[in-house]
Amino acid sequence: MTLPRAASIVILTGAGISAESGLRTFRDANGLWENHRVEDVATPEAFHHNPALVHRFYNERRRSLPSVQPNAAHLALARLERERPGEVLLVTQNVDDLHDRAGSRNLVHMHGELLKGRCLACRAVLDWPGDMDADSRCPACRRGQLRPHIVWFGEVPLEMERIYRALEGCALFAAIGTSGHVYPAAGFVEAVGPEARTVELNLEPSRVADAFQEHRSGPATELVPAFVAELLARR
Ligand code: BJW
Repeated sequence: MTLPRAASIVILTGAGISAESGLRTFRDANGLWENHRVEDVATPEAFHHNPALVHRFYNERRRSLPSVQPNAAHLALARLERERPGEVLLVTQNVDDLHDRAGSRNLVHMHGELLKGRCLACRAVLDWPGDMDADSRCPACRRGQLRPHIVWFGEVPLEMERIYRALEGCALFAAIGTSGHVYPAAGFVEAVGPEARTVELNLEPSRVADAFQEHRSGPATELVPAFVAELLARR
């Protein structure tokens, strides 16, 4: 794939990129939604009605993070950002910290971060590596209750202006390991400019696969390092 030297790139990632690190996806067999109903754990209403259940769901996932490691796909995307002269914006729907640990810095966590909490009173966003429960209090204002810093259904994802600006100006948009079920991320491929190239990398075609010009099929740890090597070879 040939791109102008300083052309900018936007990459969208989903749960599939972390699957080979050992984190479960949402909608695949044995996915997170197989044991939990979305509306019981991933909506503001669920948190209001049963905060203990929602905290338990996110505490379990937060506890699993230290034992998993970034894989070859996360590392390749960090290398792309480091070595390409043009801007590489990585937009992830994932709430794990594997892109951060791989070294990506121009990174938007559009659905929030497992290792952060948000104060319901003063709205401060805080690092929160341990368990959270209804008694957890905000260290900034010392009175507010905390919730996971996660974007639930019906809430507006983070940094949308920055993302759409980058999509409009990019020369290449690639979506990796995401099923195309959840908006607005599933619609990003339609938000790029008319000249932009669009590529989907996934084990199987996503729900919005028809909107992409090119498809690469296979596991992320194989596809992504090869894709990055191609982009870096033809600078
Ligand atoms: C591999 C692999 C390997 C496996 N290698 N690949 C338009 C139409 C219809 C509905 C809506 C709409 N706009 C908004 C909505 C409502 C709603 C929505 O989309 N509903 C649909 C379900 C119908 N969206 C919202 O409510 C969003 N907010 C919103 O729209 O606000 C309005 C607004 C937007 C913009 C501007 C202004 C206003 C918020 C969505 C929040 C999503 N939250 C969740 C849960 C919280 C985080 C958490 O608990 O972790 O985020 S839902 C869940 O799905 C999670 C994920 O980030 C997200 C996407 O899932 P993902 O990553 O695609 O995972 P899977 O499991 O679905 O797919 C895995 C893929 O990997 C598969 O394709 C596999 O093939 C592949 N794979 N192994 C390569 N080794």
